[in-house]
Amino acid sequence: MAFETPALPYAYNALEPAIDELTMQVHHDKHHVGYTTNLNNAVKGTEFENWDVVKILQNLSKVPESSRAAVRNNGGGHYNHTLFWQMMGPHKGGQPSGKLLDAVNAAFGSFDKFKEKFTQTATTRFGSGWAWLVVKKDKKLDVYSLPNQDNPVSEGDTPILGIDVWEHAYYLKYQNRRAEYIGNFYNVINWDTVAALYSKAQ
Ligand code: MN3
Repeated sequence: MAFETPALPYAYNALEPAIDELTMQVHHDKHHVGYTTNLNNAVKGTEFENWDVVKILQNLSKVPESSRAAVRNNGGGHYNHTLFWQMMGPHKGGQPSGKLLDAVNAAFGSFDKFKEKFTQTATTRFGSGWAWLVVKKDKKLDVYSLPNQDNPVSEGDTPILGIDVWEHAYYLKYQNRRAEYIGNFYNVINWDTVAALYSKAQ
């Protein structure tokens, strides 16, 4: 069973004005589809074809060296974007509540302090990569960034929120103004998804 790019759970223009329609179209239909296609090509005819993508990313050392970089980059690209579309939504934003808010307060001091750290982490990622909010093995929350399409599951952590800071995620609308893109991302975060991922990680 080949990996498939999931359909966007909302219209291409649904995240306007934070993320523009053309960026969403190119990002989903070209970039994500590209990662999925390349992942399928990289695992074709191997046992990894039938593995869950998370299991693959957790066991990259088992992938033959000849295809490991392709599997890491495109498997990560496929999984990261699958998460990313669900982590956003139209008319979202705001802040978390309940147990997730308690965990944010415990780890960072307050929601505003979390935002400060997440923003700083995403802004200062040099080159291409992502900033992540993760649940660590000890169940505590942490924020860090990873380069390229690396995903926290390869570090043994569970990602519950991520922002793509590759230029393809914002350049058409924001050009070099990455900080502005990151600031507007908070208006489209789907905290219901983040809360569901958090509770699944407990
Ligand atoms: Mn991307």
